[in-house]
Amino acid sequence: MKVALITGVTGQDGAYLSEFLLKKGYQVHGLKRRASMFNTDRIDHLYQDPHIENRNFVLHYGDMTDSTNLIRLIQEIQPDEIYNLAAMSHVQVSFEVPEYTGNADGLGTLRILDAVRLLGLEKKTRIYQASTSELYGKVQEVPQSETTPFYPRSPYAVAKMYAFWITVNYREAYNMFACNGILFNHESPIRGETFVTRKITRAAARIGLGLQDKIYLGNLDAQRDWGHAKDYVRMMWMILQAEEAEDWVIATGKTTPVREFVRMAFAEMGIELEFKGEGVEEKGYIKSCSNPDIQVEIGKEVLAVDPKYFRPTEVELLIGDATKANTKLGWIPEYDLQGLVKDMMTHDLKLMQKDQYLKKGGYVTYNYFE
Ligand code: NDP
Ligand code: GDR
Repeated sequence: MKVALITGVTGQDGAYLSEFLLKKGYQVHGLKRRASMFNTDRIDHLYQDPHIENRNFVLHYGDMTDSTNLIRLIQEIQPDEIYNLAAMSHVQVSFEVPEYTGNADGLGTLRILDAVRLLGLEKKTRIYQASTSELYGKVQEVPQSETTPFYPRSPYAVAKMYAFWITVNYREAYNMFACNGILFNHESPIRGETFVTRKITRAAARIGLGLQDKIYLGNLDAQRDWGHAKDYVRMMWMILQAEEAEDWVIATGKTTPVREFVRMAFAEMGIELEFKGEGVEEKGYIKSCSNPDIQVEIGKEVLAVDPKYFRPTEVELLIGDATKANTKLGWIPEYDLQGLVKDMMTHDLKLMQKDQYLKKGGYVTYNYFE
């Protein structure tokens, strides 16, 4: 039985990857942070009672800023594969907590690599590092591939740049099987609620059901290459099964502005939007609704721009070239953008219908959106 350690097991990718590896017959160990409330919603369906012997899904407390914890866990677990997914992963928030981001995302990666070396596991343990298209930052060339130069534009991206190069360095210096997956944006129904796609699908569902009036967004012109997280975690595993340790771009090769994602999300409910105005004055209105089950007011303003969501430095355009992954590893994504939006909207409509039902019953429902 192969043994894997996943840092960031409670996150979007950690949850999908755990599910994927368990299906492959792995024993999966996950690193989770202590929180004042349970933070395991995404992996609750995988949870196994700690009193059961021979579990194949085991959670451990830990933190990327705590070297001794990481060394002890890796020594105990003796993993064949480590997937380093833990990170302060929100680009805008990284401008507010830059030092912590550097510590967890940058030095955290060094701590994992060095623990493996210190424990003499260089030959046994393969390491996947969650690198990112944010490394490309300010546009140098499109589409972006493994050979495109980096120009990071946030404390998050700079921390991830350190993580990228320390992974390459440990591979070259100590002959470790350590690889970067340079993943472009990937989303899903369990995407964090403050990333733009999930913020949009949740708000669209709430607006369609009369639970919310309006959504406020930042830069509607930013363009992203959005894929489905399920397709991307499969590739993380493939990267560690490859014959050689290398770095890989994972992307769909198509890019879409934020505004278009909004349009597609509302269209899933049969609502057509129209956008008027420019820059901070831009607004979105309901133009028509073809869905008899949805009661919305035609002409209502449902979207406005709030500059508080603008970033001090922005990444305007990402579009990835995954030719290497397609040809050398045979990776082909199953979802296109339409399929992704549908999956997210179906989920969030159901979720918000539950909220609607609870609200009618007089219960307080989750009402927090950023
Ligand atoms: P999430 O934000 O959903 O999950 C991040 C995970 O890291 C959570 O489990 C979080 O724990 C954990 N974490 C954060 N800080 C620490 C810490 N100091 N110690 C231990 N654990 C910590 O991210 P995703 O699943 O979307 O992304 C996974 C990885 O891939 C991240 O490294 C991200 O930067 C990177 N990435 C993501 C892309 C995407 O589009 N999703 C694209 C490219 C790269 P908690 O639940 O307690 O907050
Ligand atoms: P990103 O994702 O920064 O690309 O990082 P996010 O969804 O936060 O932003 C995408 C683009 O949308 C614009 N935007 C907004 N973003 C947010 N969050 N909220 C808004 O209201 C809003 N309005 C417009 C942003 O300015 C940006 O241009 C994600 C994370 O998962 C990283 O961890 C990962 O490395 C990269 O994707 C690849």
